[in-house]
Amino acid sequence: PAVIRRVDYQPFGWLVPRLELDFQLGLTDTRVAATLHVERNPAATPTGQIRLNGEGLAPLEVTVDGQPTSLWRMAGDDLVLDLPGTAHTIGLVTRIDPAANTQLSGLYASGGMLCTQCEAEGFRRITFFPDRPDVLSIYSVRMSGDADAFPVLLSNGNLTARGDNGDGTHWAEWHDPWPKPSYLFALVAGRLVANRDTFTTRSGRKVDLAIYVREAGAGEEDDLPRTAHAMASLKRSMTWDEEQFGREYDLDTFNIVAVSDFNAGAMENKGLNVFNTKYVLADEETATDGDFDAVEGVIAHEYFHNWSGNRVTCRDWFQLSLKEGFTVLRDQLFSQDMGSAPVKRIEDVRVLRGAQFPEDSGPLAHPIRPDEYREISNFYTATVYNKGAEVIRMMRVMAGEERFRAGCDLYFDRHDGEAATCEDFVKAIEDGAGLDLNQFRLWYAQAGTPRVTVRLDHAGDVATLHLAQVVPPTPGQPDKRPMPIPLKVALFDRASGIHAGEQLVVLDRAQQSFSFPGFATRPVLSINRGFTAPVSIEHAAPVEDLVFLAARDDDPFARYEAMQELVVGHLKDVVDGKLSASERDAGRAAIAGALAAVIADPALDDLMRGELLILPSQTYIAEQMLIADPGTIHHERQALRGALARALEGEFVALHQRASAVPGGLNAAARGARKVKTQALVYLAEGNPDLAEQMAAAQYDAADTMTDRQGALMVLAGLKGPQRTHKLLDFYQRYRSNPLVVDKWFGLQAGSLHPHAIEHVKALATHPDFNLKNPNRVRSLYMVFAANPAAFHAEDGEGYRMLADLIIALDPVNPQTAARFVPPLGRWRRIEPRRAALMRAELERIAATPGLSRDTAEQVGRSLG
Ligand code: B3K
Ligand code: ZN
Repeated sequence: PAVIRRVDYQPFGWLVPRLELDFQLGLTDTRVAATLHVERNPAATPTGQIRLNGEGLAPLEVTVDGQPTSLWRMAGDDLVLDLPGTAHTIGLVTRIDPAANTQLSGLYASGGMLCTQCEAEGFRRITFFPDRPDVLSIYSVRMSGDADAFPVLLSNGNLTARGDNGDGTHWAEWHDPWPKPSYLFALVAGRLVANRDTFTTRSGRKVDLAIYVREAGAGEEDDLPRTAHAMASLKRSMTWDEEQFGREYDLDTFNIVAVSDFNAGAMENKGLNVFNTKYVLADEETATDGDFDAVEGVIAHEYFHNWSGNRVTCRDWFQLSLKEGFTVLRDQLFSQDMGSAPVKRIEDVRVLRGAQFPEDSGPLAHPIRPDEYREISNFYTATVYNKGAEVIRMMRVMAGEERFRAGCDLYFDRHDGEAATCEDFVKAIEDGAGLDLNQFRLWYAQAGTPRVTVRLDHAGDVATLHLAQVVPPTPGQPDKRPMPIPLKVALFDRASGIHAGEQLVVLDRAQQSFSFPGFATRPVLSINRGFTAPVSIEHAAPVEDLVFLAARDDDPFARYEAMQELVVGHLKDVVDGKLSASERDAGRAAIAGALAAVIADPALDDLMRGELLILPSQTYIAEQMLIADPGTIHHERQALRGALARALEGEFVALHQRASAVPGGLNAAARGARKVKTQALVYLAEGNPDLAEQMAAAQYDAADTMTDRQGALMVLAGLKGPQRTHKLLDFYQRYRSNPLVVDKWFGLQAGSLHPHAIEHVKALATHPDFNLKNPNRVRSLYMVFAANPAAFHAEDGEGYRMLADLIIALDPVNPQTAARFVPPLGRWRRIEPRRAALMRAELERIAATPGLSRDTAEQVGRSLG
């Protein structure tokens, strides 16, 4: 399969200013008539042909200017048509079978309804079209279908007409006045019910809002009441974007539809967002506090795309981070404003380190603006999304909030209605914010997480900060240039415990030193405060400095960071066999002391306390080592947890009791209490399993929220006592008719610390509720399993075999989702040699499977490469 390269970009030869679509809907047979109004693109080389992309389509009728024509041919999946003049009307008819579409790309059926997913290249599975984001058209859509099966008929824009055909079928017409690329097209038809509301924009436009869910069938739950949080989140997003970015909504209607079979989280189709039910439905009985936050964040993200993505879209898919990185930053800033800003920042950094850093240091590393791909679906990555957001966040740090805003305003003004590039964005920030980003552009081009080595010298009354950066080699990029790295730093006076103000230093050379006078004694360094740069800091800070910062840094992120460093440094030494038994015990005692201070600190709210209690993840610890032994890391991490729990048993029990007495609700205090409650159980489970079992069972029984119930069950799932079986059974029976909660039930077992977790996963794969065709269900079992170190990295390679078997079985059904399971196996080069060989062998077995999809073949090829 062909490699697509960024440098090969050419404007398309034709413009398609208008497109009319006519759908005759049926679950197994939908007829699509498309009318393309095309004219020569003055910006492109003149051509007498047009190439229309298709995938798995056969043209049933082809006309030009109303006349049947034979001047067309198939070129692979594409249709190539001769066009002699400068402007024509092309008519095309295709037929598709939505029920047979298990890839969930294009038009497909889900639970009796019809819906679409076109990004990135699904539109070509519906009709022949120049399926690329720089071809923008005004869409008019007509659809007709059975009035009983499809009482609700939706598409982008505004409803312009509807009627009854008198034969049991009916029709609707939708018109979207805003030109858009084909990837933003959407159609939904089905038996849906809506939660309706309105929003008035600041210029006075009244917008009708609706969140649609499938009407409940017999034995199904009514999801409508579970959309209230999503609706409230949507209205908050609309207000926030007006206030913080000056962006107003631009249609009279905004519709959201929740679908349970969905490859991604959600999709920002113009005026008709389609969502995975997971990111719409939430109530306290069935969704955790984390789920509530995820719904709010994803609702905001898709809504914000209306400007960053839809009004200004991408010229080509190499520019994906233009809309995704920017929109992730926007949703992160929104969530920071809606809840606890420091806690949100910590969560976002945890995601970056857990998902993006490993990507950047592995075989799939790519710049946030990639240079080449075979299958674009493989580039919806943590790098493009999360590192992309960090790169724009750095510009914001360097410019300051106001000037950054001026740059964003200029970007939206300058490129409204256009398909833009990452370069356009950087230039607008440069011009609007008055910032020189010449060297900064390297962040778009170079992959790999920079390593910044830090040394603090002290002589006389001057402290000198010596910084050095290395951007590691990545596939296809052996040599790197130094990049500008903005680091917020503070130097604490040891005695008074305060600092004289935070400063921003920008490291833009391979090595650089910065002097800070006025320190009679050696200060304590706090660096990369707020995580201003997505880099890894290598600083051999003395343990007493980390303890100092963990207890009193006024930057909450830095405080969290010191706590993590304390633990990571210790575990690294333990795993490397560097510590004697007494040194190890001294290390544990230092950590226990810091934890005790965190538990007792009255100045901390519980949400933040909960963050400070979280041990660094297995992935993050493994990332710090060139070659990791997952078994040893897991063992030592658990052993440390057990030692801490034994040292602080009284504290954890008291914390649990104190938090259990906090009244419920969705406020920060109640949420914080729930967070530390389960944290306490997680520790106790390792130190005193019998006590933890009893406390977790009691928390489960007393739970009036899913947060408490799931937290308790998570702990029980890892224990061997009888309560495990009782509560897992109870949970299933209680929630078996709620698919999203059944997903949790699968996930809790797949991710558990139980020594037989691998057997449990095997058994669950044959459970009647397991379903290869539903991506949420597949992920709830196998993605969680692949992230469960003890189970997935079983010494005999059984975990690797199971994941490879899944990929091979899933690939013909849903290649996009199948390819997402490759990266965990692709980490083999960073794993100790015995396991590495087993992982590699599984990748080779997948590679040798006949008929592998482009999606999976690309990921496996790069992983072996
Ligand atoms: N833009 C969509 C991504 C769709 C992915 C398709 N493979 C969701 C989002 O980022 O908002
Ligand atoms: Zn997005």
